[in-house]
Amino acid sequence: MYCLILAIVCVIIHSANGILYPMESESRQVKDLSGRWRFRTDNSSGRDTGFHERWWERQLAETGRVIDMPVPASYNDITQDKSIRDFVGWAWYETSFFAPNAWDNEVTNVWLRVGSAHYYAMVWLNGEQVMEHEGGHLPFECDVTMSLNFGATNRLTIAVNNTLTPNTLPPGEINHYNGKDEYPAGYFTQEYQFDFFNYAGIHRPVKLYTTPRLRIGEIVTNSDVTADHASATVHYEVTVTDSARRGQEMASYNITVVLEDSTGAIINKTSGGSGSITVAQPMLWWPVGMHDQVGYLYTMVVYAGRLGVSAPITTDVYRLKIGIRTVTVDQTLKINGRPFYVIGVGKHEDWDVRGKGFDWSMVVKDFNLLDWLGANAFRTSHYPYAEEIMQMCDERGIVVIDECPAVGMRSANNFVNKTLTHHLNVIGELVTRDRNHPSVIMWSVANEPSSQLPPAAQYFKTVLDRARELDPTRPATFVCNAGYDSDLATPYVDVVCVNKYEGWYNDPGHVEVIQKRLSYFLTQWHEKRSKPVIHMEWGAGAIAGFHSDPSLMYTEEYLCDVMREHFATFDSLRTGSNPVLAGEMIWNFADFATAQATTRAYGNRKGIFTRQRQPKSPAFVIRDRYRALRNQSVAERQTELELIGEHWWREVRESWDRSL
Ligand code: BDP
Repeated sequence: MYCLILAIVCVIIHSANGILYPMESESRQVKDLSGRWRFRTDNSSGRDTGFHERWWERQLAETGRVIDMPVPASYNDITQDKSIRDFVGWAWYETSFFAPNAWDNEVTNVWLRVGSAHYYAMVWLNGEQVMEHEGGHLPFECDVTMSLNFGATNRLTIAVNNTLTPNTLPPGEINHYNGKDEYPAGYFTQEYQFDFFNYAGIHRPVKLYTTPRLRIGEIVTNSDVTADHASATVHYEVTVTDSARRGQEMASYNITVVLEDSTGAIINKTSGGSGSITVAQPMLWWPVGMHDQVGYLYTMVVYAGRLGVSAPITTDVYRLKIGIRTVTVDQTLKINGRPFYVIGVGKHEDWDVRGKGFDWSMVVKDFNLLDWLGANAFRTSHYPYAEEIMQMCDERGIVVIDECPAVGMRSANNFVNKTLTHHLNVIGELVTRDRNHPSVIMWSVANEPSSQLPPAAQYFKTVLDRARELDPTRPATFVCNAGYDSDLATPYVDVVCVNKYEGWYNDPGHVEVIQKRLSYFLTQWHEKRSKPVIHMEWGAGAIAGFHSDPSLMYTEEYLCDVMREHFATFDSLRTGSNPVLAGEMIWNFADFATAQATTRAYGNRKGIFTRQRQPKSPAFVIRDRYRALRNQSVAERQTELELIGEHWWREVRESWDRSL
């Protein structure tokens, strides 16, 4: 019988808190182990033969038949084998790499870092277990200096288990059919209450990187900006660790922090493990539509070296891109003190063939489509996205609502201490990974939990407080679909974020009631909580190529009609001195894979783009609106600038017009 092996394999879970993205510098080298790995699933009934036979101790090919598997990628859609597509349990990966002799010296440490592996991962290097991690969407790493064969090949084995239980995030359940004679012996299924396919595998790059023994472990930054934007203060804190001295007193070291502008010119510098740098006339970080220069980034160069040792190799150097901006919430959401209206999309990391596997072509294509739409934001629904995506958001001025993988928490057995402990861990990993990104303006700790259940109130108060404790500079929320009269957890959010499908799940086929119902619904939320409201998910299924006039559900025209009704309501609620609405996000950017169900025709078809990223006709309707709103906010800024006698905006205006 299939059983969860997670419970019996017990090694300390390495927390990923605060690990920096692996960047090259004069003191750091990065070696990407992406490519073609060897792979097999453990098809034994308990999925545990790999552990009994200790597959990590020899070549995976000696344990049975292995196949090629790309890393990063989900393994599900790579082969023609249905049993791999729907596999549940332990899947084994292996690769070999060379560790150069040059890394074998007194001053260098080598780190192994997995960008993400879904869901539970165990890692062995040359037969020795070096890591174990729970959670499918965040990086984990460890120091492997002592486990490497320098000047020789090394064998890296990673086992991943995609099993979801009531206490994983997202949660799920294994259903056994024992004693039901109409099912095959030992038959079981993985069930879950969220609406995307539970893709599995090594989803993000696996990297080795070197650092000096005394290294920069963590950098935390944030900034204050004066009301007139004439001056800013960048605060920082640097943590240094010294692996050469584990368990002993740290060597004395010094830290120097230099702030450079985007051309590399030095703005200011200081020293010490924490402090502030003042920037006169700062170039603020602005999102799309709010300024001529969006996504302006400074570079914080951090040097950490042992005192009295001047050889360059012993000084660790890390360059962190930062943006200077503030986020505040009063009656509305503000960036740098100005109201910011979200025009965005809900997304997924979901692509043909590679599933949730990171792929630069797909990522850059998606950013180009966001620009084509004129969108200024997205939510990382429903889990943390790759760090490279966050970096691109910083550069392109795309605002991010950064979400935890807590989706599908529908029953009371999800709101228990075991889940809460894991949830707090995940928030820790997420916030410490992403808090230096200027694009991230809000944390979302969950999507559509059953927040009307009594235990949800204290549960979400605890996780929201934890997010704000780790990062007091950003608002925190969860995305609610409980009723405004039954939800118990939104009193603890800073911005009310709600999902509602008028014309689809509510009054299906009846676009004529959308305006009245939507307006009532959003206004109720606003009155009830007196906080800004973002309509985080709305939309309708539209199968590309399905047409009808008058429009009928599932046609492209129907989604266009649903959109027009929503837009009329949004416009009436987003303006005025106390606007109800702070933003709108259509669900979804593109069609995406889901579990097979009678309500899903080859996945979820609410995308405005197909899964292959071609626009359906509703994409043009959204584009007209988002571009018009973007240009309107640029025009408002121009008027402001004209009043103070600045005319450079004409050029900006021309460039926006050209891009139309
Ligand atoms: C919402 C969920 C989202 C689903 C969407 C839908 O938040 O994950 O994909 O419904 O049904 O409730 O399309």
